[in-house]
Amino acid sequence: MKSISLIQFLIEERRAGYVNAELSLLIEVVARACKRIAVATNKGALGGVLGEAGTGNIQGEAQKKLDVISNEILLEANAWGGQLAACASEEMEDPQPIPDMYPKGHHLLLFDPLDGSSNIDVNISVGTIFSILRCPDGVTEPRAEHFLQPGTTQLAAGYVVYGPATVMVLTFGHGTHEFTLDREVGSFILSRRDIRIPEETAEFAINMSNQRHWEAPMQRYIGELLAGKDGPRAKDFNMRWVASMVADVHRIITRGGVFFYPLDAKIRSKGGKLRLMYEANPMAFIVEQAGGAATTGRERIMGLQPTGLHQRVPVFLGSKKEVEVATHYHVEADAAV
Ligand code: AFP
Repeated sequence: MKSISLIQFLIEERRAGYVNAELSLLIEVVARACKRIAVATNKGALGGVLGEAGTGNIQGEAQKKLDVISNEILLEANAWGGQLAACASEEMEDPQPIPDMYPKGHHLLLFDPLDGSSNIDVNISVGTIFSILRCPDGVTEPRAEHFLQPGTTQLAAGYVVYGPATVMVLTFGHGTHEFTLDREVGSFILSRRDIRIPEETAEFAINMSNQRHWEAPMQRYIGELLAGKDGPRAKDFNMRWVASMVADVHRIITRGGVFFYPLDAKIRSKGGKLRLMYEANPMAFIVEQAGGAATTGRERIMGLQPTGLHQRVPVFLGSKKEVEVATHYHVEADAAV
């Protein structure tokens, strides 16, 4: 089979009218930055990049050295290319403007530079997640409010998982596609086109240690899965939890399954654990484009009107039928109150 590089794929997408030249170039720049992050993560202890940076991000979470390095790589790579009006990151309170010395473009880039970073020191997969929006017309100095667009307006979304292989998964709203990094050649090569997530599954991912803090409909739903063949679902379910969203979502993209980070009593005041703008929305776009579903347990994630750059939301995503059952239990419980 003839291999198709990311660049060839982007040219095809341009010819099909799915992306314009600026967006296509922006994806190339992000991919190049992610190759550099892959090199840094692959070096491990030998690169002197493991451990704490000794700083906290704006969410009060301890930053790893690689969080800071990955953020800098993405900012630096994207500053001068001319495709962006501004960037926003998990690691920075406010959006980063494009320096005056560089030309500005029409896009806004949001990213979580290194998701799952608490897994780095134990050599478990981590990843980068990104979302691309159009900068509103007439806005030359984008502020946080200009990023607050619903997930349905995303022009592109993707993630890169730095695992045994470095893999990028990408959507422009015309299917979800996977590219594997050929390290010798230095190119991302198309490895799966038009990925489909099976509608049904017997595998779920959730942090079970939070069980006692969950809401009643979540307790009910997971309780039924755990009851297996003898329970109301009449089927045995398997459980997996990597605690790296990119790795958990990549498993679902590959063999199906459902991922949950529900609301619980510990995080209720924050609105959830995962961030809407650079985790939930891009993952929801990728999963929906692969035939899956993504909700907060109550409504479609991509339909939410964001209220803050670092807003958190509950996340239910993956195989459609299971997301529907878990969401139905929550909606039904709310209606009964
Ligand atoms: P870190 O980037 O701080 O490791 O958080 C990772 C994450 O946001 C997401 O990737 C995981 O699914 C989730 O947190 C794991 O959360 P728990 O530690 O509560 O299981």
